[in-house]
Amino acid sequence: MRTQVGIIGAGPAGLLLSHLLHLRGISSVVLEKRSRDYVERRVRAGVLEQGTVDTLVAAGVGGRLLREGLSHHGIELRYGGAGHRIPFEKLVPGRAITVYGQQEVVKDLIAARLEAGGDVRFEVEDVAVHSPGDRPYLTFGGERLDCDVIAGCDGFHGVSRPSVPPGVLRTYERDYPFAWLGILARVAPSSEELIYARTERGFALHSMRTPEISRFYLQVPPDAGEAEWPDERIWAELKARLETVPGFTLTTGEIIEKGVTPMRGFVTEPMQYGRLYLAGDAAHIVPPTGAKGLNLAVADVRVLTEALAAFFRDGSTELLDGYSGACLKRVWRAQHFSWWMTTLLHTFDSDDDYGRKLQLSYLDYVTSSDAAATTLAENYVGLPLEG
Ligand code: FAS
Ligand code: PHB
Repeated sequence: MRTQVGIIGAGPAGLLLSHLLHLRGISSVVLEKRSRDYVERRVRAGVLEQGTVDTLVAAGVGGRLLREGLSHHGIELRYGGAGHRIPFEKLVPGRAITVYGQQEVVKDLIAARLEAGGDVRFEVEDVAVHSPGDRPYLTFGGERLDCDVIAGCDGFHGVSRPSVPPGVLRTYERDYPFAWLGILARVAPSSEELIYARTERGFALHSMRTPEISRFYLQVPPDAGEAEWPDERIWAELKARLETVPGFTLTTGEIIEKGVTPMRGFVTEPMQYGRLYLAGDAAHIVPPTGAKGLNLAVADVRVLTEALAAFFRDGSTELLDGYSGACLKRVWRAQHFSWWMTTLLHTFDSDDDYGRKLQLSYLDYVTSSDAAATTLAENYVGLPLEG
């Protein structure tokens, strides 16, 4: 078999890349190890930047997103017994976020690819990358796929990054001393907008998916297991961390999914080797506090699509050669913003009183100065995309 672009992974990065390449008349094959049902049901990100929404709509896969997505024009920072709204409409006029689950984006992209006759293969076994440096090909389940280019969109635990010879890639990593317990509950949100809560007990986030489904996160120890968090304990802790302002009551309900996500920052440089290009979580991971992971994947794919279109149109490799450089500036901006939001809102060593005072001082500054709040707002809704 042969295709122009062999794509490993049917997450947001791999599926969007396949769709955008199709719109440019470029063939691809997507190889996914999990089942379609698993990929479509996996609960992950929930906040789309303005640029991500614009990209999906322009690519013709944003119809349901525009109908069902929840447009938000602010978030609340809750700490010290008070809530402080960060008003996007005032600080970054015309820019907003859209709450729309990553699994919905994935469903929309899979539907679009299959409707267009795209070659997306699920439950593929033993994908392996071969000779990415010159004549690349993929093997899987006893088959071989010759490609002009391979796109590694297989996430943090994929096979593409490890297929690069040792010593070529440099990685940068920061692990945080806590994790997030993510909770999906069949209960109407108790707040119109997202609430980021800093408390002495730890961080909590009140998000949502639809008017009937709420999404929550709790800061938990790094080795926490779901078994330690029965529903009763989850609701008690969410109430303890969110019911800290007068008049706010958290509505409880049926918990339909829970899972622990480690908190880490990770970047690999460069994001390419020979004819192998890494995009999304295969190249970088951010702590989800800034809601950047999915949005960074989209930004990478936009750059890679333009580079591949130029390459297949006239053989030009200039944009492909500059792929990593074009992505990494935004990647590091998102790394810093995610680190900043994480260190601002989570509790660290209980005996670091000086650090806690710095945190509270910074929160007071961000919630009282438009200049400081604008730095949060413009990064949160997403800085303008290149191109
Ligand atoms: P993905 O990991 O989504 O997709 C990679 C795909 O490759 C997967 O489908 C995987 O099955 C497949 N794959 C892996 N190895 C393979 C192999 N050897 N062969 C074939 N296929 C292979 N981001 C946020 O912004 N907010 C959040 O709240 C948030 N929560 C998260 C919770 C969890 C548990 C995780 C893991 C991530 C979370 N993220 C969050 C980040 C997440 O949304 C990613 O940024 C996003 O999924 C990136 O998309 P992809 O790069 O496509 O990677
Ligand atoms: C989510 O709704 O999943 C979500 C929202 C904001 C974040 C992280 C996750 O910062």
